[in-house]
Amino acid sequence: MHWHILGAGAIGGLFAARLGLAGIDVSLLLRSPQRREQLKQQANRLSLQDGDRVEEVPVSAELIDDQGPISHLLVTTKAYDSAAAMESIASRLQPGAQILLLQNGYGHQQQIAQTFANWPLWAGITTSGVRRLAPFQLKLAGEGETRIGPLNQAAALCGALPDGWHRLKHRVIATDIERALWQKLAINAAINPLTALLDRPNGDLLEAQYRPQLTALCQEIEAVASACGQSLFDNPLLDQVLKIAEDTAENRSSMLEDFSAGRRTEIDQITGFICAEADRHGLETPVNRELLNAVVYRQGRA
Ligand code: KPL
Repeated sequence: MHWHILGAGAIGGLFAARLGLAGIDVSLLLRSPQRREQLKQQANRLSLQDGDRVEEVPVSAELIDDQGPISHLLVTTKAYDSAAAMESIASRLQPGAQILLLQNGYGHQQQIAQTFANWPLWAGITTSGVRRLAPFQLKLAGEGETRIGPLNQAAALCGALPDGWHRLKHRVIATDIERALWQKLAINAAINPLTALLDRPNGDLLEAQYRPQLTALCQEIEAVASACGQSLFDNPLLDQVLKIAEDTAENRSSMLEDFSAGRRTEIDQITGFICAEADRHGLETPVNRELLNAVVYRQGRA
């Protein structure tokens, strides 16, 4: 078994390290020879800092344009990039290759499921928080948990988890993926735009000054989920959001990291999706709409 990882950012690196630590061969699919050179300079090792402990995990690297076959593919690109990134390596996928999409946002998974209907396809979500300290050097900011479930029949026939994932040492739970994707979407819609606009780590959302906005935001998201026939959590979304903010207190959300690095954010696949579903169901979501507009404006796309 050999997993290739498409999207070697913070989450891709974290799971490359976790798979490697479970004794599974891993190759990062890199976009440029420069990136491969950076990895070489680190003796082809990913460094993962967890508190005082630092794990050095050997990984190999290939360029996306290389031609070798791929039997197991983990996709951790940004949501808006995933369809194009998948197309770019499609010719390398072996028949029956297992594909796992582990990304924020909602909607792109179903699009990929249509295009890659002949391959076993799983989707997953993770609440693990991780920061990139330098190229291929990561710092864990919250252990979190990872939930995975089959997106199509071909995957369901292979098993609840793709090959090797039951061997990972951190929590990987087989799940009803549709509900899990909505749950993660709801958490990201509550935490990511606010932390990005405030330029504050997740834990700062626990401060009383943000409670009214966070409460209203969560209520809107719950109303949209319910209109779409989704029940989110057994307790209120706000409680879950506060728990994740506490568990990943030091973490800067992925949207804040994107902002800081001048990258495009996943706002369209997160808050944009919530607002579009609200419109479809005739619901008002003023707090989400305001955050969407503010993030889009800050991205320079308004
Ligand atoms: O998924 C995340 C993200 O930053 O995108 C959370 C869970 C909010 C952790 O930061």
